[in-house]
Amino acid sequence: MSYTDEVLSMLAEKNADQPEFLQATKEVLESLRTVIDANEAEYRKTALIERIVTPERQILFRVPWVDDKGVAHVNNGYRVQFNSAIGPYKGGLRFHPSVNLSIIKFLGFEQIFKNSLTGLPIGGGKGGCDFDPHGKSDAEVMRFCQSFMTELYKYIGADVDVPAGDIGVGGREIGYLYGQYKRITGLYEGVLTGKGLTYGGSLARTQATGYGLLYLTQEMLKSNGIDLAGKTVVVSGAGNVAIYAIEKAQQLGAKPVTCSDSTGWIYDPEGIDVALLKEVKEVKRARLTEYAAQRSSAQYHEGKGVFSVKCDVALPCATQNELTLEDAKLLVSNGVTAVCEGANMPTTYDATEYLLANKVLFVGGKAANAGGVATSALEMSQNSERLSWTFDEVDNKLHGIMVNIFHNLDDAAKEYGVAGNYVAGANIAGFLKVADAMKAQGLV
Ligand code: NDP
Ligand code: 2IT
Repeated sequence: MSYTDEVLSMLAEKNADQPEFLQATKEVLESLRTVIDANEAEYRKTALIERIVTPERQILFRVPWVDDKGVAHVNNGYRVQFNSAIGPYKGGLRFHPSVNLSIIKFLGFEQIFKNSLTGLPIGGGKGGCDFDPHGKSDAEVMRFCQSFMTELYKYIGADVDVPAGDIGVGGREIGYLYGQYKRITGLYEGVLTGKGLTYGGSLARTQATGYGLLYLTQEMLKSNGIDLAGKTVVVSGAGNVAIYAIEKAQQLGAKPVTCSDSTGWIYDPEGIDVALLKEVKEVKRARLTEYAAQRSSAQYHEGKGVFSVKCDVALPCATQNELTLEDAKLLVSNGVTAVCEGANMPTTYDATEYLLANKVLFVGGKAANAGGVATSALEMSQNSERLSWTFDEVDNKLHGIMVNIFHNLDDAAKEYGVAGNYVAGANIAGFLKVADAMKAQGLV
């Protein structure tokens, strides 16, 4: 049996109850086969592949909190410190009722390669909780965040592990988490990113994931002789990533016509009104029905459906496994040119294979959404030097990083005989740097 197959079967046996983690590891290891085969003796000798699929540390903890009526609740908290070969653990915190160890491990595993692709010194980690912020008061969210940090603070630090936001964790939650960390430790340090601008946050971090997605998409299309301007774009999600993807798509001359939330979706043939979308989602924290109520050109539909809209470019920006094989078939039959993932693993395994087989230009989340964490690393740099850079300085750096990521993965795909397969190119380019650092640091 090949080394790759041995590790895949070990993973399947040990993690039978973790489908998302198995999906993420399979996707990466399948695309690394040629690299692993070429280095088999060396990698086997140091158990390199077993080590890279095994978290360095997993922290599971109880999060008790009291709601506004005085009723006590308990949630499950997680922090998976996956790999610190190239820098301190770095990755977001997700608050969503679906959170479990499989989801946090898949996200932490992907973060290793994503963070490597940014070219910045950050290792991979992820955390979160099965807490649902929807419908909670500010005071409840604050008490929850304080309880979460009262346990998590023991394991993180500016040079140890630097969490940030993800689904359900935005500026409000980062503020409460930071306040509690500072109160307990007495340290004013860059232990979290995505902070507010008055207490160490970076300009452009809020926009970074969505903007970065569009910078990479534009560069990828350009290298295939296609202009993003004038293209119709479908976007899923209506959160941090989706909003700023829509904003930047418009700034670059494209026309985003959809967005979605956990209950329904909008088709707005005139193009999404970003100011209204921000008002509904960032300020009021309301449903998309509110958007439709205020915009006559918008059609609201219950359930899922953005990928049934005819488009040139599809940007899934909500959550894992939202773009299914059925969606991929609809996209292809409607003539889609490119799919770039703003979310983490939004495309199912079979849908990815279908898109690749049908010659759709496809860039996975590890590369396409790396702008968020890259800008988090820029926030860490600013915190270290006790300085703040201007919006344009950060945005220009982000643009350069995304352009570089595309060319690195494109070059890696060509070098390893899979030209045009950007999924494999990204996995290979991300892996090689981490593998080299792990090799240099011995069996740890
Ligand atoms: P948000 O919480 O800001 O937004 C998530 C959006 O997706 C919301 O509009 C939410 O609906 C919608 N949604 C629909 N279905 C689901 C579901 N089943 N589970 C969760 N959300 C759902 O999160 P982000 O925009 O930050 O994250 C979106 C994706 O991007 C995630 O995959 C995340 O891991 C990834 N990502 C985020 C980065 C960041 O910097 N924030 C960086 C890189 C990747 P509703 O409004 O009803 O809650
Ligand atoms: O998935 C991701 O890359 C994020 N949620 C952002 C992580 C970060 O540390 O900024």
